[in-house]
Amino acid sequence: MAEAYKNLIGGKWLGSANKKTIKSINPANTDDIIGTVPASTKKDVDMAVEAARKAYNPWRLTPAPKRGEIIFRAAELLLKDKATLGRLVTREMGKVLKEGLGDVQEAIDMAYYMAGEGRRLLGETVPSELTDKDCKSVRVPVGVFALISPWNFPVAIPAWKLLPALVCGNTVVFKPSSYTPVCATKLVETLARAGVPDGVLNLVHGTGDEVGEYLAAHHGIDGVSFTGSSSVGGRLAKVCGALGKEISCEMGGKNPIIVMDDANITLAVEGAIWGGFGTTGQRCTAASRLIVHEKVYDRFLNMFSRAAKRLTLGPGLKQGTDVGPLINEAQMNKTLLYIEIGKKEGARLITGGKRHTAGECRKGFFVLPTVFAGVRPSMRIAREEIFGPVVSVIKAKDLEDAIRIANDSEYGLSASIYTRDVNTSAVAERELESGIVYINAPTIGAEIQLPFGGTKRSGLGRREAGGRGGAIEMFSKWKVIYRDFSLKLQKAQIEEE
Ligand code: UN1
Repeated sequence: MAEAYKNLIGGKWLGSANKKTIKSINPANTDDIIGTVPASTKKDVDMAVEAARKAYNPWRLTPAPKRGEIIFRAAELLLKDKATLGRLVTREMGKVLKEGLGDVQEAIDMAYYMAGEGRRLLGETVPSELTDKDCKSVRVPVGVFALISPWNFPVAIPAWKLLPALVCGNTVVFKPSSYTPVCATKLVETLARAGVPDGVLNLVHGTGDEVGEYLAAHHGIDGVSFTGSSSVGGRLAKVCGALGKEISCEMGGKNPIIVMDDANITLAVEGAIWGGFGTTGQRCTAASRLIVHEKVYDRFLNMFSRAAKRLTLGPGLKQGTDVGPLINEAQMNKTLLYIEIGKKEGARLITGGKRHTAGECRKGFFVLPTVFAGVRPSMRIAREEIFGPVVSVIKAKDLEDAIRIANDSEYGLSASIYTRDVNTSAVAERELESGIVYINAPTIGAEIQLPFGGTKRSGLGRREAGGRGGAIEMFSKWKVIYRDFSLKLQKAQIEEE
């Protein structure tokens, strides 16, 4: 019997109001059921929001360093459980074990970082234009947050949202993806064990349609942080904007790597393989477009496709696997559909291009690493996010042409250039329209101590993660305080007669 996991509402682990459940399935082997979680209803959401509202005042008034200490304990617990949790990430989401462990490491990094924020949460003190008066700005929490997270980073992305939200003094209702609910439950259990008080962190399982959108629009919710598709994000932003809620969305990408004629080609190939096929292409930062200078195009394509062919497909828990399965049948079918679209559009299929069902892959959602060459920027495979192991190689005439192709996208999350020329890299750094630019590294692998997010359809509202302009901005608001101790009425901007 698969273990039955629960919602956490007001400190109690509960089933859903209608007793229905959702199964979490290993995408590498559909016989392996990881557990079940409640298929929650609107009533469960109502209860969770109420619990979060009730817990808000005491949590808001808990000194921030104390909130940070709880997060620090969570970091220590996550570090202790890293091996177990990393394996669970791989089993539930499919990414190879090294990446499963990396997923947990990203959460650990974020936990240590945000624990420190408890003693920082900096504001400003500035002089007043009047005598015996002081001015300062302080950060205050937003209120109750709805946190809606995806399946591709089942521990890291929830941690990006939960930890800064909590350290800033918000209470939360967390709705993780229904494809990776057990990882989310384990993270919540860890935070509860670390000392997050009852009601401060509530967990409600279920699908976006049933509970996610209802939660985001709930009158008891003050702010929403969402990571997922651009279509859902766009819809949530409209609804939440109209209701006057804070909203931040991290969404899709069509991230380019530019390979210049002076690049170290071996390094660029290695980077493009990791950026394109790491996590089976299921990162919003995945490198799905390789824009290659015409002088090195043939050489690069040849080396890149040979490297792609050498990748070993298989279950992520098996040693030696480079590329795991897609998360579910729908994602697999979407990937296969785009492969057909690419062929019909006249792109040249160099390798891959089909489902893989041999040996240990027979019970999972595997698609071979796929390379299309001769891709024109106008083709759908060069424009639309596939979220699978499909990479389009596009030829460019020069730097200007490459940057124009890179920017000709409705997305703008991450972009990269391989060059050995400092001037070329400076121009690319300035001109690439994306939230993140890498030089001589692929488009994936952002570190947590800097803001994470994109422009155009990739991001909306505040950025995630650390650094100035990161998640602390999302999860707090400014309050400005003027204190007059002159004991007389002083008027700013007004000249005395
Ligand atoms: C995502 O793809 O949804 O920068 C997040 C990276 C990771 C996070 C990716 N640190 O690739």
